[in-house]
Amino acid sequence: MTQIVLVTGATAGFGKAIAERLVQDGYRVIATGRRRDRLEALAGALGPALLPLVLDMDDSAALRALPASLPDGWQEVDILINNAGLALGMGKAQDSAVADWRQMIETNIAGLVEITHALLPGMVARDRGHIISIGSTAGIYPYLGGNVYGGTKAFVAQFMRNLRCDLLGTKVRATNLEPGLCGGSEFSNVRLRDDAKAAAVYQDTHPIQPEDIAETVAWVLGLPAHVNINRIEMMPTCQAAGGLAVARG
Ligand code: NDP
Ligand code: 8X3
Repeated sequence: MTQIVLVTGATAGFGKAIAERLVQDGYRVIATGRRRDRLEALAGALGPALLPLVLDMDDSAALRALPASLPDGWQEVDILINNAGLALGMGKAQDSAVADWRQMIETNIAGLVEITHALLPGMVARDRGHIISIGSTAGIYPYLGGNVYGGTKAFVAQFMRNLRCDLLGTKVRATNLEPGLCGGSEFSNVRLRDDAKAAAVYQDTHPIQPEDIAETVAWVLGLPAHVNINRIEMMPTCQAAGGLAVARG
């Protein structure tokens, strides 16, 4: 039976690459995001195996109504890819806008847990399923300006670990994928609100690409049903942790 995957944030970056890869691999994919034109373009390119669905991760009512609102033949979602998310700002906590903090918490935490809450009972009842969340190395390693963004990804990491406990005894799998520096997406454009500054983030580097993330997701999903990858931390070869900082004087 062809498995149904729901990918959040499929209008750009990782989510788009994951949707493309999984359709190519024979899955049926529900591609979600706010930008309808991008979703329709994806559907035009990938054909009937892709269902475009406008869904705002900040719309709690839409997330709660999601399972029942899916069209016939698309309601039994086997796999949820919790990818939609964002960082806003790189300033120190004391210089940050609280509205940016609230937005990150709303999308990266509240939206992620609400869609998981909406789709998980069906997976448990059918005793099959897989939830993959896109966390970040920012949830593990602190850095200057990472404040609330890193905090949201630390939440995701612990939420996914805790899901494993609750799902023990079922055949539903849960995985947190934690990438470091990645290019080829709109992440830094959104975060820095400045395309030139966003381009400078990747200057003279060879970052992970959306296709690398899609390849990893495809591998995790393709493992035998008795194997659960709990977490994967991945960085480009050109990145490593920078050590602790000391203020002198
Ligand atoms: P992009 O900015 O390219 O893509 C983000 C996606 O999230 C878009 O499709 C966007 O769709 C969607 N999205 C954002 N807010 C909402 C919302 N309120 N409702 C619905 N969809 C939303 O970024 P990436 O592909 O790089 O990022 C994907 C995930 O990977 C994020 O969770 C990010 O935190 C994480 N990540 C990114 C890294 C990187 O360096 N790029 C590294 C580690 C993790 P739309 O605007 O159409 O709604
Ligand atoms: C994105 C990676 O290092 O910009 O999650 O926070 S980082």
